[in-house]
Amino acid sequence: MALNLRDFLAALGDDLIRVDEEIDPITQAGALCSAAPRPIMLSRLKGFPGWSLCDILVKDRARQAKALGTSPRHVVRELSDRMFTRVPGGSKLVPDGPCKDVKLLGADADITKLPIPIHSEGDAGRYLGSGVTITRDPDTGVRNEAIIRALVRGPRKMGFWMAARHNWAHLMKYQERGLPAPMAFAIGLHPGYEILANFSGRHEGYDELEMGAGVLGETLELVKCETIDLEVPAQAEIVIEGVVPPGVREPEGPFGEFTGYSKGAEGPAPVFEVTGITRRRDAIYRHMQATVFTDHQPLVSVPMEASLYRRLSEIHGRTEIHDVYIPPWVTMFTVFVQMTPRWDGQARDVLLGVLSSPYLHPKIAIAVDEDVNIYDPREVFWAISTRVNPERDVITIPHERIHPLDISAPNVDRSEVTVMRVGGKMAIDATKPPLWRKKERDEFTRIKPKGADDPALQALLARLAAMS
Ligand SMILES: [Mn+2]
Repeated sequence: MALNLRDFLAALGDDLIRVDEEIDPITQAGALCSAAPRPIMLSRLKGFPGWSLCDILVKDRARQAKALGTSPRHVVRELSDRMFTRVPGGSKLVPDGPCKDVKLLGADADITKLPIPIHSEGDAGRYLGSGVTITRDPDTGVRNEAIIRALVRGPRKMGFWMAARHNWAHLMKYQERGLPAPMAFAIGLHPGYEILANFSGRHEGYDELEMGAGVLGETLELVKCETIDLEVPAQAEIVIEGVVPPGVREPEGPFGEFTGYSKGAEGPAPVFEVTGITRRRDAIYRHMQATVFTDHQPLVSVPMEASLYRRLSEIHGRTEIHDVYIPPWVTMFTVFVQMTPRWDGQARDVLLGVLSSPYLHPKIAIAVDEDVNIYDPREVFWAISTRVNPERDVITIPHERIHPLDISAPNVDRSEVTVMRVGGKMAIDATKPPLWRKKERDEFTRIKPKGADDPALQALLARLAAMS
């Protein structure tokens, strides 16, 4: 099947916003992509003839469902099921692929000629924020992927900050041996692969791209890099090859992040020396605008939601979890869980499960019942307001490890490259009394307006709902 970015874009039809005016990708793409409510394509880029740029492919459940081939309300459950039953998918090495149409090797490679934007005011420079970053464990030979931020420092040099702990472990193994670490950025894949690239849980013997192949139900085609010993997806629009020299550190940042701030992780960081660029002849630059309410949050939170769904379903042996939602407007630090608690303490244990997962992001966890729509923040706040007794239902836990970009928690150690934050977490149990306390639970049954179920009113009610 060879799923790729351009076929995905073509299948969007009228859902793709096409901007034909000339746009400067360096200084103007940030605001346009940030404002786009759905997939956007900039087809004429000032200073970059022949290039186009796309973004905002998986911002909401409807588009995530398109990327994963399911329906919006089943994204989390379906992805969770496939990650458990179909992963890893197959991969095969092929001799050639479209990402090799143009080969710019050694001194011919120049990343400044790619339409890489400045994302936000105050950023240290142009940032590649959309590269699926590929490294290999030198001991096991297994690759790892994540999407990281990389600053363009010159034609063949980047600086990068890496919270991705598996990639980081690989780089450290090379560094301990005094060896340059091969690393590649694959830009412009089918968005299903981009979603899986941000999986953070354990995966032994296979990589995130092979997880993507399993979830998408295809065999992933890989090609060998030209200048380093690494494999990359043959269908990529662009591949940047290079090495991370051991022990080199230079200032990196600030960079406007998914939190809505640019502070938190700037400091000495490793550098990436470009050894080659390969790309499609008419390559599309896949941008990932790294500000709030963009693809930046869902690309990380969707695999997180799916992982949590499975993890939480196992609490107490079995817990009835209906859905997990991390809205883009909570910057991934708050998680909504929709569940039906059966026993006392079950919702609290689920919330503690959210706060101690493979992911560092969740800081606030909120549980609601199945009668609360977790996609409507008004509903969630209604549940918090009417079902929470704060002295009983709000738990704060001190001295937990906190996400490096959560600047509300102090950084306790700057001696290493990465940031180490320690602070509190909070759980809010906004569920009704559990099933086994039927009488108390029934008191929390929501009232319904008289006539809501009247068949004669349904068409009128639908009309009114559509107006809101
Ligand atoms: Mn990994």
